[in-house]
Amino acid sequence: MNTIRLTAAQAVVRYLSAQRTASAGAELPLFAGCWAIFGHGNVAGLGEALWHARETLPTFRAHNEQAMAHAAIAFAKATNRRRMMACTTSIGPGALNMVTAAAVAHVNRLPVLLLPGDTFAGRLPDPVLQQVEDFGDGTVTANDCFRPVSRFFDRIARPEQLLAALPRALQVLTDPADCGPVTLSLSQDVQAEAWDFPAAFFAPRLHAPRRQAADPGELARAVDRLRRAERPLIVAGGGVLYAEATGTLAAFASRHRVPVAETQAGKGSLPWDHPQNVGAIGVTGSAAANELARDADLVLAIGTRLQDFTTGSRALIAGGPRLIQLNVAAFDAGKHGAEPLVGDARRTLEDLGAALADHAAPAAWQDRARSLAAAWSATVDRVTAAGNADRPTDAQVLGAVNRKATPADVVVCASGGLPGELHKLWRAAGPGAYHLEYGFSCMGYEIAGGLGVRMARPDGEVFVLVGDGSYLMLNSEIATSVTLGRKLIVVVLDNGGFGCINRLQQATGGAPFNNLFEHVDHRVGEPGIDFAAHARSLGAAAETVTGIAELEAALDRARAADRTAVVVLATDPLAATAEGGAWWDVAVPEVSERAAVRRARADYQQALERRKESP
Ligand SMILES: Cc1ncc(C[n+]2csc(CCOP(=O)(O)OP(=O)(O)O)c2C)c(N)n1
Ligand SMILES: [Mg+2]
Repeated sequence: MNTIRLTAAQAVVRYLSAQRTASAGAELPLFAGCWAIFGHGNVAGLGEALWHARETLPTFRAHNEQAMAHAAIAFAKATNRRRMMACTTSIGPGALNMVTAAAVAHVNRLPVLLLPGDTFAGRLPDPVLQQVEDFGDGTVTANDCFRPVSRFFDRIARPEQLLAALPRALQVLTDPADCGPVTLSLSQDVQAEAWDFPAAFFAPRLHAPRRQAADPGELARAVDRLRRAERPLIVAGGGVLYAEATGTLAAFASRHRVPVAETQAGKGSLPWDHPQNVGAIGVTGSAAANELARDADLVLAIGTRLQDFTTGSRALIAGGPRLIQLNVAAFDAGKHGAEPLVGDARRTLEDLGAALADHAAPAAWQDRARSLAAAWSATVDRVTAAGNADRPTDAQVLGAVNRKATPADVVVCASGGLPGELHKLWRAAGPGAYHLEYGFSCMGYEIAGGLGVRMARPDGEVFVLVGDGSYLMLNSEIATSVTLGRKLIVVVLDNGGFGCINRLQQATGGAPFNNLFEHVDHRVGEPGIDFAAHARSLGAAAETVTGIAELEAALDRARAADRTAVVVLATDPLAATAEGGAWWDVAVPEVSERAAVRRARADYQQALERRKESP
């Protein structure tokens, strides 16, 4: 057999370099690169291997392991999971910094290959620096923390294990249903150990998306239900984008006269002004979509996990016989007692369409959807209009950014009050223009995620909208964006702290406490943070502005800037768009000495009762 002698680390790198993907007609490397922060446990092994592979698998240096994995995850999302990145860390703290990001990828069903360094498989020098030492189990290391947040986890304790582990990793990373983070925990001595690998193991391999057709019985039942439905509604989730089914969805919805509502991950499936688009659904939904959801006699949910923000905690979309779930993952398709329809979104929509032929839902239902959508559009115009307040609302800020955005631009966000406002109000030009991480809603995703989006989409601007709280939690990749010449436009909405949690606290009867700076006990003074000076210190162009008119002018300067530009403005911490929306289940204390909590509890109990009667 033709073999090649490589260390385990060299074999990993060579194997990853050989994986290919077809994207937009071109064949490209499946792995666009490897993010790395070196330390002991990866610098000598994987670090050496990556250095040799700089041309085929570029290495990017970041400042924080969680952030670099966020960038990798965002990159995969922005390519509709057709391309991905790897991330390597040292052992111990470096590795564990990446666990939260693993969960982000796990929840959002996004591929990322995590390669944390691990302690010595041979254990001769134990305990090594940064080894946690389990008292009762010699096989446990810090990296076991990745198990519950990995779709596939393996610890590489002998080089030849890679012959099984790497193909399995690729199967998971490229499988539309299983897709998620893969962790290969690389014992540091093994990274440096050589073995005679079969040369054929490293042959180039092209990964094409699998388009699974639905089971004929499930398809026939769905067709029958759709034919009988008088008030059908489609809920488009992220799976529509990942399956590249947006064009098919547009044609299907128009031909069969089905209105389309969008989840956070599915927003942009149809352009905002497509005649069938009724906007966002759920807790942060448009009044149009939510009214239609309440009245629909059939909901066809496509490529969505149907989390509580989408179902209105099951009070808006309760499930049961009214619900068909088209999903490539059986795990999702059977949720909420739905009629499952397991299959690729594009292929199955095509098959549904062929079977439905000229069938269309009653015109009156479509007319109603269109007039509700038009009314909602007028609401959006009103709440996002400029205004001249010194502390504008989030809605006014996003309105200004939206008006300045071209169809080639992307908006990126994840946490705080902004995702709800964006979901309700942002007018997405089409697929890919709206990038929200709202599966884990992880503070600290925005800037690093924006960088990943930028690496996937070299054209157009990437607008990162971020709250002051999330900015302070994880901003270090501003410096990376400058170093790599990957420009972002970051808008920091400084409302003096954790605005949305402060509002939630009071909505559940709580006293304003420990969220906004003004409500923090034991503080000596206001923090007086100069975000623009901070961003400048990281290499960005930055300025602070007051109000929407100044913001608009600053956005023009930011677009003209040749590097990452940060615009900071003070915003109103109390205002949130009241229009639209639906109830969200947040448990309120059953007993309390506070009258406001007791009142909130009474309201909560009524809402729980109403949920029992929901359709
Ligand atoms: C890592 C992480 N920690 C905590 C939370 C809970 N959380 C959600 S939003 C939020 C406050 C965010 O503050 P900011 O970014 O300023 O946005 P604002 O709420 O003011 O709009 C917190 C603490 C979270 N989503 N992620
Ligand atoms: Mg804030």
